[in-house]
Order: sequence, then structure tokens, then C-alpha cells
Amino acid sequence: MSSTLTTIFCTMILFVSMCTSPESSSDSVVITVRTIDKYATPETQALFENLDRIRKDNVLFGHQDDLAYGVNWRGEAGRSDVKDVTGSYPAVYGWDVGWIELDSTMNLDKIDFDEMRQHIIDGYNRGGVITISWHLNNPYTGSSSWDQTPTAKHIIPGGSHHEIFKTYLDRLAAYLGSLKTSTGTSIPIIFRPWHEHTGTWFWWSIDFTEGDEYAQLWQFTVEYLRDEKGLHNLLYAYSPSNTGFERMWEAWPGDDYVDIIGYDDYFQPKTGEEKENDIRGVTEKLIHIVEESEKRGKIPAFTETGLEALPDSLWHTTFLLKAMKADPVASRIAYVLTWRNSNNATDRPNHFYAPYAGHSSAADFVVFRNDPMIMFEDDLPSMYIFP
Ligand code: BMA
Repeated sequence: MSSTLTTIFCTMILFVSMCTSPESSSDSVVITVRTIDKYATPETQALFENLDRIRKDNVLFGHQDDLAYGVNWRGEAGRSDVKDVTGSYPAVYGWDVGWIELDSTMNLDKIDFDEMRQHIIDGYNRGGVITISWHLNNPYTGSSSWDQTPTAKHIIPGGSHHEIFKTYLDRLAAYLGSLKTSTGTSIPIIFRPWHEHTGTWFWWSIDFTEGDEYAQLWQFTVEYLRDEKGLHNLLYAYSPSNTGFERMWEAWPGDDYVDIIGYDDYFQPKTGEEKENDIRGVTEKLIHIVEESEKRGKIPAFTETGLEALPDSLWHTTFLLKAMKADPVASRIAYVLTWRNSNNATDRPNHFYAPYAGHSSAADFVVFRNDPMIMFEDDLPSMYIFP
């Protein structure tokens, strides 16, 4: 397609009569497509626009694996540690599809994929936002995500293991495509692949790639899922780590391949000036994320964070909220996601990031939840109808 035609095509407009506001003078409103997928479903585009609108005043709170298990329970319908403490589910639900590439029935943290699908449908039906990460195994060595063998060059187009990698993407695509409501609506997903690549622990780290191999891996993933597999329910989130944060643009896949820009950052318990230094570090990084996102027409987010086991019982207000509120630019992120509450009996003990009922940080978490800037699920407007 010629570049002029592409430009015309890419500024395609949608006429969405069902979204007409009472003030509209005609039956239709005109909406410019701002997602990288020009064929993104109306619900997916609405999610993008709503996140962009809401972030000016609010930050959505999210939690990983929230509905599947908590510190002291597993597989109880309707339960959530976050809801036990605050009365509301989180506004954002994080899930991980690691092992879907192996055709496994459960993910790497032992969540059955059929159950995960039902949790995703339930969260969406209640108005929540869904984000999915992918701790996939290494298609070159067969080892886990934490393998450090240089691999990208073997799986991008032309690489010896490209076809194997494509089977991984086929299985991923089948699952992402199966996330639909009972009436057949594809559930919009913030898909966050190849995360923390500025760190050194995953096989897709930029430390184990050369030249533009990481960008090629990202671009191929988007093009395969979107253009080859025809998935139009995805927003793509880019999330480097705090480690190597200054290298986040080295491997940038390009503005045409990313909808959401964030970063992942975890903390140690600290007090006094050391704690204040960490807070300043977060605020500065969020400012960078917000400024770059706004410049590029993207949505900024704090894609993963947490203090493991919350030994600082005031962490949510005196660290997380403080860091986001310390600067008006930093506070313009759309959401913050804290990591999972691993089950004490069946999984990793003391590996949790949200308070559970009875934990010493529960009271502070309620104060955090009641802050006017923070949104939980019961604060959300309709995220899937155009604003
Ligand atoms: C990590 C830990 C692991 C888990 C992985 C994927 O940060 O929580 O226990 O397997 O995420 O969810």
C-alpha cells in the first residue's frame, strides 16, 4: 500500500451511532482511531479513550491474579483479598498466560486456563479492565522465562527456531481470541509481552540481544497477532524495568507498535531519607513515562509494582500514593498494578503485594482506596463505551 493511502487508511474514522450523546447534532459521532490496530474493536478503542480521559484526574488500582487465590484461600468463587479489605474489587485485573505456549491446561502459577478465562469474563462483565503478561518458556532451549540464553535472534523471522516460536504465538492467539462474553463480544485486553527487558533476568532481556533484535521480536509479535491472527481486542503495553530504566528507548519498537507505556519497579522496606529517595525516584520515572506518552499520543501507566509482604504497614499512602501525587505530571498515569498474593499453603509463602483481611497494612489500604484520586472497580465509569 502506498504511504499516502496508508495515511488515509490510518486516519480512518468510525461512525458509531450507538454512542451518540444527547448533545450531538446528528445521529453519529466521529471518532479518530488512536490505537495501533486500526481495526481494533469499538470496545477496545473505547477502553483506550477512557483510560486517556480518566488518567487526568484518577489512577486505577490493579492487582495480579486477584480472583484466583489469596494469601489464605484458593479457588473460592467471588473472593478477592482486595475486596475482603476494601469492599471493592480492584479496577484492573492482571493475569499471566505463561505456559499457554506449551498447550498446558494451567499457567506457570497453577491457575487453570479455563478458570482464568471465566475470571476474565467476570471481571469484564463487572466493568473492570484486564491486562495480561506472558512469562513464556524459551522456544530455543525449552527452559523457563528466567533462562539467560541469547534467543531473540533464533526466533525472529529468518531464525532457526522461528517456526517453533510461531506455534507458541498460535497457542497464545487461540487463547486471547477465546476471551469473549456469552454474547460473543471480544474482551479488550491490555497485552504486555516482553516485559522488564532492560533487566537481566529474562531470555528476552536486551542484554541477550544485539542490534534491533528486541524491536524485531516485538514488531513480529504485534504483526502476527494483529494481522495474521486477526486479533483486534488488544492494546499493547511496553514495560521496561526500573533496572536499566535509562536504556528504555534503546530497544523501542516504535510508536506504531505500542499503545501503553509504563515501567515495573519493586521496593525494599526503607525508612527516613532512604525511603524518601526511593519515592523521588518513582516520581521522576513516572514523569518521564507520562511526558513521553503524551508526546507520542500513548497512555502512561505504572505497569507493575509492590513491596513484598508489606512490612511497612503505611506503604500504600506514605509511599505509593505519595510518589504518584508528588508531581501533577506523575499523577497522570492511567493505572498502577500490584503483583500477586501468592497462597501461603500451596505456593510461595510471604509473597504477597496487596493486604489481606487481618494484615497490619489493611487499614492504610482502606485510606488509599478512599483517596479521591484512586479508583477501584466500584468507582469506574463505563470503560467500554466511548466517552
Ligand atoms: C514472579 C513471581 C513468581 C511467578 C511469576 C509469574 O514475579 O511472582 O512466583 O511465577 O512472577 O507470575
